[in-house]
Amino acid sequence: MALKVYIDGELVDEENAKISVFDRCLLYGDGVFEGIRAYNGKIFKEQEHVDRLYDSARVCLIDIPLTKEEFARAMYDTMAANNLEDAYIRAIITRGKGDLGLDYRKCPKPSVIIIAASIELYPEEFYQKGLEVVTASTQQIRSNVMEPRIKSCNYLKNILAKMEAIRAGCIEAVMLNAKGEVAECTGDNIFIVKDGVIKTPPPEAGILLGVTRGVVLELAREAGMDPRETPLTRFDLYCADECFLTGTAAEVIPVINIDGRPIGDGKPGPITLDLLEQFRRLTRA
Ligand code: PXG
Repeated sequence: MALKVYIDGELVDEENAKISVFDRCLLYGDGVFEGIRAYNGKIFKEQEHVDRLYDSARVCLIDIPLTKEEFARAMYDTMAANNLEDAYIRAIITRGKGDLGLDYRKCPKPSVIIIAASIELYPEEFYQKGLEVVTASTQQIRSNVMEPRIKSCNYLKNILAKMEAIRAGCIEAVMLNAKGEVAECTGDNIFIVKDGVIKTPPPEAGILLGVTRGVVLELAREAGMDPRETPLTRFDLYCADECFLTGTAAEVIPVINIDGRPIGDGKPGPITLDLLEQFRRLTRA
């Protein structure tokens, strides 16, 4: 059955889900997006994702023509139209159709696109065995040039870093910031555990403030741990006892090797596995 896609208030068949070649998102990557999961018919961390989407749009002076409540309803409608209980939802707001110039005022109407599809899960073996990752030479952009908290449709640097990962036989790569500190991965945030302490780069390292990152920090706090948001270098990664990544698609995934250095004893660590289990319990509850 053809997927039904939400475009500007209508649910249309996938083959009719089209946007203009004059759409700014195509011409300039001038748009913002979200990747969201639904588990058992419920959108996970709906408020956090919707808030982040609206904040991204606000900074870009894109006026989303729906209230947050209407937007959430549109996501549920799109899921229902596709008979989905568990879904990966991609929401895209483009600045809309304009002329070929940069003047954003010539785009009177932003477009709202919502795609709800079956989630393509990472193979379970990655969760059991853990991932090997590499550091990419492609850096995270400086936040005073391009604010990484805006989830914009400009993902080329992440794709270039992902190419480096794939060419090295991995599926994720670590990106450093201009100071050489660890920032994040191409589509995931990164954590380490050292001497029982959970650490992750702070917002100032130039990262997307991942929703999953926030959930994991919260789970760790609830478990009585005191997770730290602190600058990390590659030295810290290589000498960590454990490492894991967090993201909407990946959830919590162990890392066992970085740039050829085994992490800890080269197996997923106990704190990582515990957080993974807690995350699954929370989402599958
Ligand atoms: N950092 C970056 C750069 C991201 O794009 C995350 C961290 C994790 O954030 P959440 O809120 O999901 O915990 C992301 C996630 C994919 C994919 O297919 C992932 C993302 C964007 C596009 C595709 O894995 N973003």
